[in-house]
Amino acid sequence: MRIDVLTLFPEMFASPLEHSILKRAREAGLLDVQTTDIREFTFDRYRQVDDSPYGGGPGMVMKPEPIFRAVEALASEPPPPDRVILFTPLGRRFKQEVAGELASCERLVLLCGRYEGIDERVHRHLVTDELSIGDYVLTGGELPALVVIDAVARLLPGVLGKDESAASETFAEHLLEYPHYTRPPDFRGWTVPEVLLSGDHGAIARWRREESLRRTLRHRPDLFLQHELTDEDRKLLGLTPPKTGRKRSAGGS
Ligand code: 4HQ
Repeated sequence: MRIDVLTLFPEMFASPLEHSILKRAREAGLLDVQTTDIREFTFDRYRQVDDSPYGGGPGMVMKPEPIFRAVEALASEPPPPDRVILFTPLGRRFKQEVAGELASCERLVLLCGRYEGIDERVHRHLVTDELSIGDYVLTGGELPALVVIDAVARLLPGVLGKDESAASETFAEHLLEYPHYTRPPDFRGWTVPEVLLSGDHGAIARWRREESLRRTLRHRPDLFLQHELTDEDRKLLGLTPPKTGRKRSAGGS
């Protein structure tokens, strides 16, 4: 997958892309991230990327011309981008489901704004998708872009090893992870649950599943409601299976 990032601060992307899994994915040729400095697409003496807002008011607005030129220059190289994404608090909330959609794309353009905002004509006539990573105010779209790159990269085929990839299935079924433990079995008197030391793989799998279900119910009831309980899940939670076949009548019994 190729990802082009348009930003006024390309240096912000260096370190996150040079470590761990993102570094490995790039070295393996599975992910190609190119940063482009929007200022390179200014042609005036002062290389101006922002200007005061029409109608007055505080702060500055990003000018449309350098952004259009930059995106159009990138888009002229094949393959054409599947999406041109802008980060803004009014965008669709970035969730695992969205990461999955983006991971199936060949090429993405991520547009990172600064200042009070971007000229509305960029939103209306250049951008295909607006995304928000959450309800808080950031100083720019660079951190959201890195969040999206990270979440999408780990979904690309071959990026995670065999051992790592199993964990990615968890969110897909809307459950949180079970608790993890490693050596020592007793740390300052805090012991590892007996079942994990038992060697009984069936019992361990059931314990982990029940922990996942219970902690999702307790900490994220919104996610729990999205999860489709299996018969095994119902048994683990001590719920009676729903009657199959004939529907209950309005009169009961
Ligand atoms: N922004 N999720 C970029 C955000 C934001 C968010 C405010 C967008 C500042 C310049 N973007 N402007 N939250 O807070 O995506």
